[in-house]
Amino acid sequence: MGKIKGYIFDLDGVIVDTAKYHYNSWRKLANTLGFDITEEQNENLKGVSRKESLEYILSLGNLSFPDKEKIKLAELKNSWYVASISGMNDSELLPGALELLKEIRATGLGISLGSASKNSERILKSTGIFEMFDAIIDGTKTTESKPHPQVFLMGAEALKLQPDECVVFEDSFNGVKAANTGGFISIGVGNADTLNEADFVFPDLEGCTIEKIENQISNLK
Ligand code: B16
Ligand code: MG
Repeated sequence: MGKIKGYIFDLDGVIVDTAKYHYNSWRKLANTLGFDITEEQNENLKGVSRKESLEYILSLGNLSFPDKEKIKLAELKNSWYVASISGMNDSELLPGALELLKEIRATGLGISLGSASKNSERILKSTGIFEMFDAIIDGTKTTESKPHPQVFLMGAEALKLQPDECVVFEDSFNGVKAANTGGFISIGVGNADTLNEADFVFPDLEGCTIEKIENQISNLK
C-alpha cells in the first residue's frame, strides 16, 4: 500500500475538456465588444477565475469598464458558457479519468475536487461522477485564485489529510505552482514543457493507476 491517502483533481483540463467551451464563450464576448481572441491567448485563461479571465480579455481589447458593467459582462459570458455545457454527458470525460477515479474509490482513499470553476457541480453531475468525490472545493468556496494554494489546502483539510499525504492533478502552470506552494506532490496532466514545475507529468490520465503514481513518487526520492 502506497503512502498517498488523498487525490485532489482539478476539473477543467484534467477530468473534462471544457476549455473549448470557455474559449468559444469568451470569444463571443470579445466579438460582441468589437475584437477577437486567439486560441493561444485562451491558453492563458486555463485555471484562471472568471473575474480575472474577464480582466485579461478586456486588456486584449484595450477596454475598461466600471465594475457594475464588468459584472454584467462576466454574467453574459457565463450564460453562454452554461448553455454550451448543458448537453454534457459522460462521453466528455477525458481518457482515463473515470477509470482512475473508480480505482481510487475502490481502495477507499480520499478524493477531492480543487477547481476554480463556479460551475463544477453542474459539470460533475452531468458527467455522472459527482458521487465519487468526498469533497468538492471550487470557486464558490474559495477567496483566492491559483497560484495561491487555498483551493488545494481546503481540499486536504476536507479529507482530514496533510498536504504531503495528497497528490494534486493539474493541467495549468498556475495550478501546479499552487500545489507546489501548498506542499503537495504535483502531477501535471498535459504538456511537460508547459508544466515544467510539476513533480512529474502524464500526457493524460489514460492508463494512469495508483501503482504508476506511487512508482513515480518513489522515483522522486
Ligand atoms: P467558471 P479549473 C477553471 O477551472 C478554468 O480552467 C478556467 O478557464 C475558468 O475561467 C475557471 O475555471 C472559472 O470557471 O467561469 O465556470 O467559474 O481548471 O480550475 O477546474
Ligand atoms: Mg484546469
